[in-house]
Amino acid sequence: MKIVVHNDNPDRWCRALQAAFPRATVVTAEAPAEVRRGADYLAVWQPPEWLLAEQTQLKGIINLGAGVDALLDNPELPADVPVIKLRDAGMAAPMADYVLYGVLHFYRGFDGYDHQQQQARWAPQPLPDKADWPVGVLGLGAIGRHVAQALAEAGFPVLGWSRSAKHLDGVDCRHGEDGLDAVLAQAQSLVTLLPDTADTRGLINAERLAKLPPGASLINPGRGALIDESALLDALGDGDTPGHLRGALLDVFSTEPLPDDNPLWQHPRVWITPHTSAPTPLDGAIDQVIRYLHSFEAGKTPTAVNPDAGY
Ligand code: OXD
Repeated sequence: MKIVVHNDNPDRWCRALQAAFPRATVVTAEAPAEVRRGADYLAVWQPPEWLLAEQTQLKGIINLGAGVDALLDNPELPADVPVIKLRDAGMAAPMADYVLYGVLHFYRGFDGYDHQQQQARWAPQPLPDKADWPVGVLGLGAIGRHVAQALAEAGFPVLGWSRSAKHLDGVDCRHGEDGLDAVLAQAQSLVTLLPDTADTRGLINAERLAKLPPGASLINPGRGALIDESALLDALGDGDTPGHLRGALLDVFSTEPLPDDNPLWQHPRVWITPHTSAPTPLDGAIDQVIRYLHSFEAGKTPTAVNPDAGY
């Protein structure tokens, strides 16, 4: 068995996979072409086109992250090789912390207190009832489900939305266009955790932002392409004049790193983190990939990504 690894920490991955499969050839994409070629498996994050193009006998491609958008967009991705992705290899818990922080930021009024502090203004604001703070979670995959349930456990009414109907204890699950409208109409905080696919790109546009209650907040740790950034800026209003939306906590952007001159950086009601909401935990990810490779070698293809759906 030959495995080629490409990501930003390939040596650590090669050591772990070599220890799990001592008889395998495990190399990084830096190995000479004659060593890399003829791989059975690629374990990769955002691989270069040549790495996919040069392979002739792949049994599987393992995406070393949860989002497969970059891999599916790679023009050299072979159509007949199953793509397997990481499915909550320990990312769901940090993601739930990130989202809970974001929801509490707006629910507890830290955005307003930030502003008051700059003016040395002491003005306690009333604390809303959690029951009056429905949170919408768009995307109920392995990570979205965990986040929705963590928010419900924290006491918020949670409305979840997914492409197809789902049932989740403690979460009011909706689907379809009507379901999306119902979630948008109620969400005081909207959390976007959908994958980047042809159906979801630009989903949160001006029209849908306008369907949120006035003063709603947006938390996007999913994918930048879900949000029309210029519609978001319009909805946030400029400088001192708030718009329809109260604020946004953003972790992902249509271009990353976020360019220096992007107006989101300077906006007083936007909080930015650099795509760090739920870093993939190395040990959990390695264990999951080892399990995938064992399944492949036992003749059982692990659950593959559906390239048409995009996840
Ligand atoms: C992922 C990510 O998809 O880190 O895993 O964005």
